[in-house]
Amino acid sequence: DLFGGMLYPRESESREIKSLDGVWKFRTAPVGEIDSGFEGKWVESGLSYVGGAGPLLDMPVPSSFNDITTNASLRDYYGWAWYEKSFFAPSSWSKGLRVFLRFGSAHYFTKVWVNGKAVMNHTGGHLPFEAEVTPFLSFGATGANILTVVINNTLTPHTIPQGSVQYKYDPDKYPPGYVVYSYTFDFFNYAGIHRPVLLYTTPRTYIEDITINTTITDGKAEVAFDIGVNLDDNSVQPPPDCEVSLIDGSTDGAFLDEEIALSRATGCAGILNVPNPKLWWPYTMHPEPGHLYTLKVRLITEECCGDVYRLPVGIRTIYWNETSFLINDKPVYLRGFGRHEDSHIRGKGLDLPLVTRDHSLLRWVGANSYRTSHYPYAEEIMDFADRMGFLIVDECPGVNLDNFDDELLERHKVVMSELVRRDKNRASVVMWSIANEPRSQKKAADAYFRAVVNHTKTLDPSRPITMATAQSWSVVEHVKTLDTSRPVTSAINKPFRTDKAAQHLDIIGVNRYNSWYSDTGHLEVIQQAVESEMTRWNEKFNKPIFMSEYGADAVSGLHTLPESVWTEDYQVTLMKNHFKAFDNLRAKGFFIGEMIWNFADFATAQGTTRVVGNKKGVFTRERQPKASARLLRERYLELAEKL
Ligand code: BDP
Repeated sequence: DLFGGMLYPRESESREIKSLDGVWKFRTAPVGEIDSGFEGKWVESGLSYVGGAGPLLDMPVPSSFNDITTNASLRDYYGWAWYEKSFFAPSSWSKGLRVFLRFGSAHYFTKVWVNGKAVMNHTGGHLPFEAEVTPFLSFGATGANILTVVINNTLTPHTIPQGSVQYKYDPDKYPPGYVVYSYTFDFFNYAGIHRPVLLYTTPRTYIEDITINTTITDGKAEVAFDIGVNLDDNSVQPPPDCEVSLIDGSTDGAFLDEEIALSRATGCAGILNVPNPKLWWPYTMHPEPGHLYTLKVRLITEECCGDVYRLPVGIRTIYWNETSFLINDKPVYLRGFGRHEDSHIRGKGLDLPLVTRDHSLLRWVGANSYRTSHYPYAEEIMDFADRMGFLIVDECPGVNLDNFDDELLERHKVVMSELVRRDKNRASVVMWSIANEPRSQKKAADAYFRAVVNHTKTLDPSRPITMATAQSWSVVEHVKTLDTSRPVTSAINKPFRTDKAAQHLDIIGVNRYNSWYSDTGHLEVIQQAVESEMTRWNEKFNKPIFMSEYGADAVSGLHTLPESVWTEDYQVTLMKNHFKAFDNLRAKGFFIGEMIWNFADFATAQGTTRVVGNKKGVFTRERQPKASARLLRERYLELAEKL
């Protein structure tokens, strides 16, 4: 069970926010330094403790640490990395308030101390964590506070995602104790404090969680709400009631006047009626996509200042059946991308200019959706999606999972709980993706993914569950139905292994690299291969199918005629041939979308199949268009007109 609702910190008349972002002190631990005993040294003496560690560096927060310096050993560093920051807590915070310390995310394992006292641990990147730190703080003139953070980016078979440490024993080649850290997923394992670090205050009795659900019947909307209140332990007052109102417009800009509330209620759980709702529509399905309301919650206390929290709310419905996926009862065709949080220098650190540029490009190209491949994206990114009307397939960090055991399953469930807790109220989130390309041909994948799906359904029955699979239906089975008289040879069996996870999903995403990883250079096979494979998926499982990845690497500026692999020309023709298949599939009624891999070029581990990273972007890593971006724009805008 998770504590609290992890509501995104929003300032209000009862809540104050102080950012701790900036340039922090940073130092890697001495090689081989292990978990035991380091707290004394590092926390008590601060980062001035040397003990053979790396140099004391300036490190921006938020950012990945890997690409900040010119040092290859920091780029490729694995182990404990220390951060330190001092700050003042205003004396006005010393009475009657709670102060929380919140990290938007840090990768992978994190421990946090305030003034030498351990305040929290968190496992896993890409999701927020927080703790109340009121008792640990020095307020006002009593002095500055020291915040010490250590993170460890080592991935193991029981982290999500997984990685491994390989011990290299060959004495002819390696020095004694030589180890290599590796992982199979195809993006750089950036590490650091990746998202904002904040202090925020609440009254002692505060709004800890809000859950909303919107329904629409006969043109009238109902917004059901359920509010969790955390009480002041020392208070003798009765638990407060909640005053809830719905105001048209989002919390952006000037705060909205509650005089204009459309609907009000008293009580911490209930329903608000909205007679003529402006619905939340995806981009291009309405002249005003992404319409938001504000749910204002106020605790009614006997003292002056009950806690106030304003939650952006989009009114929309989600429905799916065996063939379609519908928003507000209208079938939707996804035109989108797989993406990454990735950029020069900052790695996976949140960068608002980049995020804003990305969403401006998404609009320019006519997309209506993206998958948060292969991990939850920053809440600031999700805010863009809510406001602009992008449909989000919200993916957990379960990328390339292998070796399914109980320990991994428990971790996976916690990750899903944290993800749903964070994103449950977002209008943009329309599907949960529980994994990307797991080794789901394995026997253990059946029970494993059934358990992950069941767990996610108990957290949120309102959204469909999907996954991006790269396994397939069994060709053997299919060939047998065509001809029962002859045995099927293993040659046919080989390239396709039977997936054991898709049966548990509501909607199936398929990743397939025709004419890239298979039939390399043979652009002519694409149309038939895509049409028949997607059709078989649907025939076998009777569920809506979308192509969650397809694509080709293209080094920007590289051209050949006729087209050959790695050129912009090849990427363009590969896409055109996929479009022919997609149009025919769309006509069959079960094919609900296409998401090209990838929005932009991105960093990966070094390897012989990558040219300074993965080049499957239709935009470069600098966010400039390749020829493919202009082609995609033509198609997506045409689809937007038609559908
Ligand atoms: C798929 C993965 C994705 C990779 C892509 C590729 O889902 O993360 O980047 O292939 O190889 O298998 O480009």
